Amino acid sequence: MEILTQVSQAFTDQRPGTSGLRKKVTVFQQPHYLENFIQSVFDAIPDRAGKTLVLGGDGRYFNREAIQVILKMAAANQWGEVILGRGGLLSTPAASHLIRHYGARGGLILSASHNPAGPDQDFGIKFNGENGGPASESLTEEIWRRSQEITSYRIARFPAVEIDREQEISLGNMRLRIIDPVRDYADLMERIFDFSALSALLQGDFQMRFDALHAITGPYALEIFEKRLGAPAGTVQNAVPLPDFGGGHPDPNLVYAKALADLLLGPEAPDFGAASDGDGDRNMILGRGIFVSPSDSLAVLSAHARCIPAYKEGLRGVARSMPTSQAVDVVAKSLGIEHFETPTGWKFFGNLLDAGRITFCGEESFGTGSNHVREKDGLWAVLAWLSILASTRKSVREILREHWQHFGRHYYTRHDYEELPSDAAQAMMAGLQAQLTVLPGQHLAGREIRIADDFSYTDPVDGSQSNHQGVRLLFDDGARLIFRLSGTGTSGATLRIYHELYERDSSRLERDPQRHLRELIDLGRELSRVEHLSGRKAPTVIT
Ligand code: VG1
Ligand code: CO
Repeated sequence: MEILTQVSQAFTDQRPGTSGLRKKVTVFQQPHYLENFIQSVFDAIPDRAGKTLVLGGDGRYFNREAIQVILKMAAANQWGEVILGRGGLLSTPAASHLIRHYGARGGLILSASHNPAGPDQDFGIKFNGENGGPASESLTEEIWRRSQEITSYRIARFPAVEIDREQEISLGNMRLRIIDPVRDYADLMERIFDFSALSALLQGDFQMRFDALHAITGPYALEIFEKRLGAPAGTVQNAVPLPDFGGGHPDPNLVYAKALADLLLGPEAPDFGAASDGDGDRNMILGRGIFVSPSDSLAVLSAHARCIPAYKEGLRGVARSMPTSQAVDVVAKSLGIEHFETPTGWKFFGNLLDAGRITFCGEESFGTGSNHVREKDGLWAVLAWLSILASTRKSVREILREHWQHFGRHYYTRHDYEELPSDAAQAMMAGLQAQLTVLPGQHLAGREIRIADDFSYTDPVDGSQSNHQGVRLLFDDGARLIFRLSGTGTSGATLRIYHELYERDSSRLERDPQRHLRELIDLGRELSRVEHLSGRKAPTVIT
């Protein structure tokens, strides 16, 4: 096999963000761009020789081309074996599982997650380590450093590999195993959940819709819900992954999964609805006439964990990202287990999961998961909700009502201002930071600010420190107002403002969050000066 050392020059924009490197497809298509980044990842894994690499993506535009390049580079960079999902497909949670299941050194997941796909849209690459989880901050910084020093990359020459059938072949000294992308993952779900109880639910009067939004979860959901659990045909909608995700935005929220939301909140609603994102790690849960806020979802799952066979002994602890509501903390206190608050991004849960300190974790951005893999897992969350519904025989609405009555309700909403000019967004954050010293003690939005800071995190397992993770205003009554900039976008900047208010009065538990949080929403707009600095009168997405 011929191996070529290709001279190249560094690109200055290859620093990974919240979840890998995300850029426009046209950026990745520049000569040497993809190759430089892959070589930088490989260089950051010096012990890779002879080891196994898992490879796959969410099927978006450029997935297949990137796979061919990565196979040639893996063969030229001493990997012993690549395990590839047939068709180049793997959901993010399935990739995480395969890394762990086959004892791989790591995996490359090709996805820009919930960002739209197509020739003019986004592509992305994430490296996950041997625990199956996203690379730590120190590793992503090392990859970035290498990408800035790169002068050449190594690539083998061989004709395009046929990736659409399961087979094992040799590419020089490297073995390529092309496997069914769904089977191992579906088997894992069958070990975690009680499939006979779930079959009984889904084959009875219970009606469910799952919207795969033309992205990666389609084949997984068909196998699990319709084939293994026997749900009626048509339960899974938009099940075929398309390179442009059907032109949609594969983000499971009330704006981008509108058809599903309209169905569940309309007159003909089934009992249960769910959707996932481009790469299958997020989930949106809806009951008949009711939307479950992701923060509440984590709290409800934690409170009911024992009805799922894999967690019948109870949870070790739980964790949430900082902007996620404190609903799960209240559950943890009542269960007498540890709870942690990490920065945004799944990579911060890895050490806690590996150390056995937590069993469940989640984020307000529709991410929920457990120690079964090291990624958030959309279908896992759907199966967990179905397990609760099967075991309690209650509706989603009843479950939420009872939860709020028992633990109180954390009213919550996130307002996103997408595609702001970067300098305006920077000015908003700088303006907020400049106010941190004067805000404590002030009475605003009808309550007193106790703490105003820029969130820092010290990992309780390895002591590593992460700073500047978002501006927080903590009020004396437990309310919070949080501001941060997204680290996953590819054009301009996105400001996220998170609002939270704790309500224990049992007569005030079923209000409209947008109304109930009005004062905090107005304060967030005022303090960030978003309208003044960008001219935007309203957010683009409200969750
Ligand atoms: C967003 C979410 C964050 C999530 C990340 C990756 O990041 O807020 O909670 O972990 O996306 O999710 P940001 O920096 O844009 O706020 V995914 O489904 O894109 O892998
Ligand atoms: Co995702």
